[in-house]
Amino acid sequence: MVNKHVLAWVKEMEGLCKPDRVVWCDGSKEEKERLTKEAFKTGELIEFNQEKLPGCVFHRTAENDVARTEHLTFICTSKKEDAGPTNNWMAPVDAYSKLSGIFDGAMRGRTMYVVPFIMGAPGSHFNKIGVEITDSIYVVLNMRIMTNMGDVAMKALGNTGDFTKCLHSKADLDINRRFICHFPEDNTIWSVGSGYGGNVLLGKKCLALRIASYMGRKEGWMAEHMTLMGIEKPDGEIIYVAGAFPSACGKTNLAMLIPPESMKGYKIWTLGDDIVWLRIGKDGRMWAINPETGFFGVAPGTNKKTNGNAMRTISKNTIFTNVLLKEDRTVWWEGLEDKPEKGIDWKGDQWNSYSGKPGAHPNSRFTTPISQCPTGSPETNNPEGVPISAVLFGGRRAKLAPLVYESFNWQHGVFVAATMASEPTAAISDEVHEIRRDPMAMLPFIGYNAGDYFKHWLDMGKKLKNPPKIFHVNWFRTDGEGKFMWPGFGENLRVLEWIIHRADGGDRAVKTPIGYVPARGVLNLDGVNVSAGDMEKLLSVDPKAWIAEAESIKGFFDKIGGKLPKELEDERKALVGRLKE
Ligand code: GTP
Ligand code: SPV
Ligand code: MN
Repeated sequence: MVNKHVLAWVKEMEGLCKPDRVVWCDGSKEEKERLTKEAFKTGELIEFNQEKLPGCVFHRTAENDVARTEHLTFICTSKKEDAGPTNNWMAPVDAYSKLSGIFDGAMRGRTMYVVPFIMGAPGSHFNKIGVEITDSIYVVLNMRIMTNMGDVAMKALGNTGDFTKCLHSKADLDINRRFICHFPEDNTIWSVGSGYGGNVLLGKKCLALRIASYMGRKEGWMAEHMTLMGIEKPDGEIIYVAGAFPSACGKTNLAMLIPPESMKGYKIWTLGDDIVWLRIGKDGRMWAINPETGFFGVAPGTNKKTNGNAMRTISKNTIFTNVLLKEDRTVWWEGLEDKPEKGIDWKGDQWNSYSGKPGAHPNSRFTTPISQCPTGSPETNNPEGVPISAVLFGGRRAKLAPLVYESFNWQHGVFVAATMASEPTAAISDEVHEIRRDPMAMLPFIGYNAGDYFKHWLDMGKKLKNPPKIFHVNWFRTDGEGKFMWPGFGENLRVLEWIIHRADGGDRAVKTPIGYVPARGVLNLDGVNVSAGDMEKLLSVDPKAWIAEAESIKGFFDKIGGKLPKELEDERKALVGRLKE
């Protein structure tokens, strides 16, 4: 028997979108095979060489629809102030009325799929349930990898009406009629006019970050844009670490890190690469789960050397989006080994290696199950999650920010996180070229007023008896020639080793005005190719440049306005004071 709340809502949306037929998805293997075949027929999906890439398929999005469109993303609360200064806002009545006009009849001639899904492990009391209505098979098949989808979700929902209503239609993929609207007061998401991941896999950024962050504030937990990993030390102890980096800044790579030769006793356990839900445990520590079951990862730059684990994970049952199709019907992107001479590029045009054009879109992606990851943690499905010892924040900063520094305490850590900044990447399609403040790597994902969000972070700290330590990292410092000074990837474990040593109360640090940095000589640099001069630069703090940074932070705080917690401005002033000493 179908849940009457879901049924009533689906009927209503059917009346609006007017599809030819409605299909309720059960999440079965047969369903996956049937939908895949159907999508091959229409060209929505292309089949890869099944001997070389079993179970893998290929999808091209529209050319104007290759990344999240933040300028078309809205938080629709009754009061504008509740969306705050960092979000686009529309009044709910206006948004419903505007989008209804676009949804009206948008599914004529199409099938409407009803996709129930759970964010979180089945049976966990941390779960949130959603139902996504969509006219895209690509969305259904992605949701099947990224969430616990189908009958399992309907069962978890039971007879209640406690689910997020997620409505999606590609409509005509017209960017002028594209909107991603969140109605946190109604537990509802409406997305229209796009077929790109973050805009349309509504369990992901829309539910598990924007709506969930809003719920988390009310219910006393947090939804964050974080990677989640366990670091097993040579003595066998596993330390869990979460890391917030903006889009395309290294979360997937960190979660799947392979220890360098000289650090053989270490092992990394992967739990998640994009979203973490954090709660306070009975023990006063912070506990984390990854609500997703798959990775929607950046393809370019991924190869056997940078991320061998990802390469193994995506060798089967993977959906590739906007990559290059090789002549043998396998896949290629910039940065992958074995560059082909020719192929068909992400737009569907003939491509050759001399053309100077990218073969894959810079934001091309793979969708792949966590269960296939060779370093997948046995704790991934633990409904209680894992206890967090350290939280990392970091972006792409060619200058200024050292390789790593540790905050003095929780409040200072929240200041460090709230003021982090990063250079633009291909994951956003807006025309941003400058470095931007991206608080907690959540700028595009905070579902309410950013000032209240900072306050929530401060309040959570007060409730934690044993808060995790907060660190800032930067793998992306460049030298005068624009080359990365730090080798990154697997070598980042050298920094993590210091971090978990510090989280465990160890010394080996020196105090600077911005926080603690590793004492000279304590980072394990065995077998790593960084000059002494570069290492010195990577760990140094330039007071003059930091005073300018503190000035720029002032400008950002002014934008946050009246809801900025006083503690953060206090921290800013204290930083300036220490810098001037
Ligand atoms: P989203 O999925 O967009 O949220 O991104 P993400 O944070 O998971 O980013 P990801 O790990 O996919 O990295 C994006 C890009 O950064 C890829 O091209 C990587 O090759 C590159 N990258 C990751 N880690 C490092 C690093 O330590 N150093 C350098 N130089 N590049 C890195
Ligand atoms: C990001 O942009 O941060 C992503 C990809 O993780 S998307 O799901 O498209 O938002
Ligand atoms: Mn992300």
